[in-house]
Amino acid sequence: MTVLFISDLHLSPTHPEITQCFLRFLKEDAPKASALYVLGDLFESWIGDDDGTPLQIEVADAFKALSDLGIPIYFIHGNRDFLVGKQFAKASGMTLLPEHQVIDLFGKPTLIMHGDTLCIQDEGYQRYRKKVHNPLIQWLFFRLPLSVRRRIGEKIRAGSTKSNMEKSEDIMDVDQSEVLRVMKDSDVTQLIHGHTHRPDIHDIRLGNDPAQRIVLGDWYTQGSVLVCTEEGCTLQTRAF
Ligand code: OKV
Ligand code: MN
Repeated sequence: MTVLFISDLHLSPTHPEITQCFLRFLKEDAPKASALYVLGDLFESWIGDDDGTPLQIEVADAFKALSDLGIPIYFIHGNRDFLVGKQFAKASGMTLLPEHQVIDLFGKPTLIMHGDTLCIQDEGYQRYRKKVHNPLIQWLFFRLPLSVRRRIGEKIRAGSTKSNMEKSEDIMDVDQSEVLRVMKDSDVTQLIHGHTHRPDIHDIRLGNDPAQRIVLGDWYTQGSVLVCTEEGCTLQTRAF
C-alpha cells in the first residue's frame, strides 16, 4: 500500500518536458498506488473549465485512465489553478477537496493543503487572494467570454512577473506560528503541503508532541513525489 502526493507541476504548453514526465508518472508509478493526492498548482494558470486546451484535455484523459483503474485521485486547489472546477474534476475522475483537509494516512491523522494560506506575512499576495477567491468576483469573472478571461489572465501574469508578487511567491516561506496554529486547530501532528518549492521533512514540536511538516517539491527541473507507506514517507524525484 502506497499513497502518492504531488504538487507544483505548473503544467503549461510552454514546458512539454514537464507534461511528459507527469504523464509517464501517471502511467508507470500511479497505477501501483492506492491513492494519488494532487496538492495544488498542477497547472500554471486556469481561467475556467470551459477553456479546454489540448493540454487540459490530455491531462484529464490521463487522470481518467488512472481513475478507471480504480485509483482514487484527490485534488486541492493551488494559488494558480484555484478555478479548477467540477467539470474538469468529473472529466478527470478526481475528487475536489476543500483547501484544508485531514486524512487518515496509515493511521496518522494528517493535514493536507496547498500551502499558500500559510504564507500570511506576504500581505500583498493575501490581499490579491482574498479578491480572486471572492465568490461574487468569481461569478462576474465567469460571465466574461473566454477570450476576455484569457486576456485578463495574461495581463495579471505579466504584471505579477514584474511586481514583487512573483518574487514573494518564490522567496517567502511559511510562517512558523501559522503552521503551529493550523496543526493545533486540526489536532494533527503531521502536515503535508507544497507551494514554497522547498522540499523537506521538518521535525518540529507541537507543545510536548513531536510533529512533522512535509514540504513537496516542484517539477521545474525534475519530477518530485512524496511516497508514503506504513513505514513512513520519503521524498523522491523523477528525471525528465
Ligand atoms: C493565477 C496568479 C495568474 C499568483 C481574475 C477574478 C479578476 C479570477 C481571476 C485571473 C488570473 C486566474 C484567474 C493566474 C495565479 C497569476 C499571477 C500571479 C501569485 C479575476 C477571478 F481579476 F478579474 F478579478 N484570475 N488567472 N498569481 O492567469 O491563472 O498566484 S491565472
Ligand atoms: Mn503555489
